[in-house]
Amino acid sequence: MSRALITAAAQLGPIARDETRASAVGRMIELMREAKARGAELVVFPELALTTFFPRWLLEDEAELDSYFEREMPNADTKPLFEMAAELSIGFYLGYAELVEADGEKHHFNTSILVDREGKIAGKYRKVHLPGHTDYEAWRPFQHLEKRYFEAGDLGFPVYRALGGLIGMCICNDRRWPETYRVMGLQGAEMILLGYNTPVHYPPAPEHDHLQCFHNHLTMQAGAYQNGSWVVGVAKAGKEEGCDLIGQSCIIAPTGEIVAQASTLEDELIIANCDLDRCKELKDNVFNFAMHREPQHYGLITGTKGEQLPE
Ligand code: ING
Repeated sequence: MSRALITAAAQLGPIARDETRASAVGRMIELMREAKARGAELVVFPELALTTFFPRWLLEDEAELDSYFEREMPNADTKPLFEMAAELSIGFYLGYAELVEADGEKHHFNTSILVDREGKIAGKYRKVHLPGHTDYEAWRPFQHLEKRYFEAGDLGFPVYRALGGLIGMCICNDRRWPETYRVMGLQGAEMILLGYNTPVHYPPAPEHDHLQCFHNHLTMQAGAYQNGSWVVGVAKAGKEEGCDLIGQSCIIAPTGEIVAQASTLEDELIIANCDLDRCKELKDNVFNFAMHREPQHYGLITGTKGEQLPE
């Protein structure tokens, strides 16, 4: 018995600061067409896939900052992507900066959506784990101001019934936190989709720069294996406005094995036949949660934010 979901990861190379959304969407449509031609039913794009990674700069002008956000989805710029998806009958994950106005207040989220094969939004996620810092830090060669520009996500980690399976989403830094995968694993996630923009250089710990690709795969492979889920991780890659971003987009099986991996730092499509029934090999056995977990001993995980050292 197999429940194949042919899935493509559509890695993007750099998006320039002055590149239009139409240009980025055009690149994604090309990748979506290639995905369809190669049999894909789902294509996954990176985090913040419509613009350059703007949290690398201090943007003090509110209008300029808000120009990187989408006030509605779909909108004039992204409608062609939704229409192509419906025409080709292919679902997609898209990361973008979301601006919502509620009770007279503006809210900014680092968001992803899951769109089904009819071009309808089937799910939404807002990035929970925001890395970086809130204020300008002059010592850094580039900023990482996600804590300044975004609010932490307020939707939790939902898992959706879509594309014939149980599909969850997260975004970039979320992939480093085991809680992300486990909350979705406890909802039966069979495939977790995520995009990332990850600089090679991590200013607070430059001694780890050479480990960025290792940590990238380590965290996603562990998350996949420990929850018996497919994981699709998709980079915005390459030298973007002078900042080197890692690539190595990949598709990871529930066993933790990488079954497809990008080998460039540009727009590149990789694809794999993801049998969702293979999740049972883990979920029914070594990670049979109902049989093996002992949550009565896990209280610290939700009971505290920071560590609680022994006396
Ligand atoms: N980027 C990075 C990420 O978590 C980072 C930030 C880089 C954190 C390297 C730690 C080490 O992949 C985003 N956008 O979260």
